[in-house]
Amino acid sequence: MSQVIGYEKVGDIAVLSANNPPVNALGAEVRQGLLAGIERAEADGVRAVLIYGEGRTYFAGADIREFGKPPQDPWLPALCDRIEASPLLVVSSLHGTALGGGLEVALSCHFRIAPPLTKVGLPEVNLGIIPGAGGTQRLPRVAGVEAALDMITTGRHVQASEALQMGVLDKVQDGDPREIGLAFVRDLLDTGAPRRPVCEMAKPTPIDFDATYDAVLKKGRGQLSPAIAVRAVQASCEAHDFAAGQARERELFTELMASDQRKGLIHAFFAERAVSKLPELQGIKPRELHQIGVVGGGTMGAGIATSALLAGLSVVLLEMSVDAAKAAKDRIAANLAGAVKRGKLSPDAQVEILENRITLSTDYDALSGVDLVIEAVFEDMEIKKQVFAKLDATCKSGAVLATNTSYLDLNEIAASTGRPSDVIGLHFFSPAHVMKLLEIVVADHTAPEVIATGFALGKRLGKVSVRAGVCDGFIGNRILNAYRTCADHMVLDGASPFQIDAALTGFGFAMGPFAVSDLAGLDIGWAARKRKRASGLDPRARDSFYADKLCEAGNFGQKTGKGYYVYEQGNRNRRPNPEIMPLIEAERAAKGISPREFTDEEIVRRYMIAMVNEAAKVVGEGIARRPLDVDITLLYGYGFPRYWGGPLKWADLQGLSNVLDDIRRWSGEDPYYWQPAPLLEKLATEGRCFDDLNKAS
Ligand code: 3H9
Repeated sequence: MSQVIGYEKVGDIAVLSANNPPVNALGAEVRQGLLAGIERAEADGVRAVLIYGEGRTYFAGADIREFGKPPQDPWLPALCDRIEASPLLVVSSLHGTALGGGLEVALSCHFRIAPPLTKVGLPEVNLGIIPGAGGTQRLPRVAGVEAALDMITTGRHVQASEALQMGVLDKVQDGDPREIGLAFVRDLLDTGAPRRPVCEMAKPTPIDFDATYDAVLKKGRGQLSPAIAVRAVQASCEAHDFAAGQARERELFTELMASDQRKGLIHAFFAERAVSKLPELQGIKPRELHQIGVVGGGTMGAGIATSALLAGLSVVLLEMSVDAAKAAKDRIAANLAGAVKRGKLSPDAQVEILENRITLSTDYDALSGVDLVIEAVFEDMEIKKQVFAKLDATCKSGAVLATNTSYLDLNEIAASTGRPSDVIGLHFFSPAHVMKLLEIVVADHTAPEVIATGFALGKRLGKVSVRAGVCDGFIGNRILNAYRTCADHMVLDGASPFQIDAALTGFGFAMGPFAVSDLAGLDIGWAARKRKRASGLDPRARDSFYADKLCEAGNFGQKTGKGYYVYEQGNRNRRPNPEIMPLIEAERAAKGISPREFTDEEIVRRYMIAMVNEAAKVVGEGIARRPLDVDITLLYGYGFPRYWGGPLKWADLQGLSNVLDDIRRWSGEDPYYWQPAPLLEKLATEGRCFDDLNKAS
């Protein structure tokens, strides 16, 4: 008797019910149970089999935790073939999310029914693989090549109504999956519906697969699985028969299963689920949140307020003057209009928010009733301290006092209040209503329930929240500073900003570091450099001044139309600014540097290793609790290519001793900059990797 697949005879129908929480993943035991259930039904004198899932969903896919381990029989493709070949009428009743191998099991059944809220999809490409249990062969036969390619190459979840139109579902009906399934099977038996194996359907009509492959490859910015999926679907049209198409699917699936991209993407999948699970918060109840306050309604404050409003919260927004408050509301209104345009908000809800859920004020007393307040004023310690002193005097007892600072010392801010245990950092990324990352910065005296409240708010806002400790720049900006410096060093030594940007987009970054600076505004980096120089740079640190010259001439990047690039019609039509190279060459000459050639490969390796080394320091010092916290920060806040899994997963894939060897070699040129992180040295010497630390946490 299977523990995870129930068997029951209801008249002349055998009912197989999956019970493998939380998502009925198709692990070995489930596959064995399904096979045994089909065999038993065939020997049991029934006419049909109904398969459905108990709990929140039908099968949500193969069990991802089995990937990379020795396979166990029955293999999912063989099980699907066996279900399809059964002489009985086999029907699946889907609900929840029928994804990946789950949809493949459903497609191997002869009919499919589901309630309206069901979603189906083949999201394997997001895990760096392709559907490997016949999905690339059966879906095009059922839905046609174009619809199948859309689903498989994007991995998107398709609503039941659309799946019905595509032919993926035969019936959509409200109700309990078991009950609607049984009624459907009875109908099919009563009307004498014949078995309908998809493998016996006609081959689908081909399209121009080469053109589609090229387009999908380009769109994927280096991610291989969606493009490879095109080749697998191509086989559904071109292979000699169904079995030959399946063999081609298997070949491509196996290739991808062994790839680094698969490892990176699976790491990202589990890391993003582990990131908010902190042992220190087990059993800690967050404080209740109904109304939040935001101090400062500039781009950041307005973005934070928008994010809270979109999540159903009410917001009190404090500004210095009535005019500034009005401008802040206009910014929020523009953000909301964008959300309506993107289909994230209905026009009615937009009106409701603007009329009822925003309170504007210039008086701190308006914040006396809020449950949590986020300060988003100018990045200056003295100003922040003044704001926190006022919040301390006004906010009710138990209110969480948060700052959106991206660099400043949270302990110092907390110490300026009489309630440091209520103070926390909530570092949003701009635009705050769009970017998914939220760094939750924990100071020395922050209370556990305040941390839990930060994570609860993050979840409510739909953010990916990462716990960070206090240091200059926390996790993300501290690491950014280190690798951005590496890019500046390479420019001094002979690479151009344009070559560096191109090499890094070639690696998979959405943008290179110089294009990012143009987007953020060159004045921001300029101000940071001035601050650092004023506080005294280490004499061993290399500094560069050419970017200051751009700023001195009033060129701050995209917002002024000129920076590293010249922008004529927005970002799309940018071209290198011809004034840059002469500035760089003059600085090299003044410093007596003879420029040398860099290959794109060397650029990527130095940049990545600079990132990894600083990330290892961040983990070693406890600023990030686990390597996966760094990986998620870079993936969600800094455009890091997801298919590498994050910088520390990338380092694991390179081999840590190779990474360390490079740092030691480069420290010969610049011993101050290239100082190996003690944690990296330790792991490399012990033959371990960063992921060992994730697993141990
Ligand atoms: C595949 O099918 C390959 C085949 O084509 C070929 C094979 C030969 N396996 O996300 P949640 C865990 S590839 C193992 O927080 P939600 C998850 O880690 C697969 N575990 O819930 C978490 O564990 P924990 C194709 C899985 O409601 C818990 O379940 N399928 C799997 O926000 C709850 O998950 C996919 O890619 C799995 N397949 O979202 C679907 N799925 O509690 C991947 C989930 O310990 N899954 N877990 O942290 C999802 O997209 C979402 O989990 C889902 C639910 C939408 C189902």
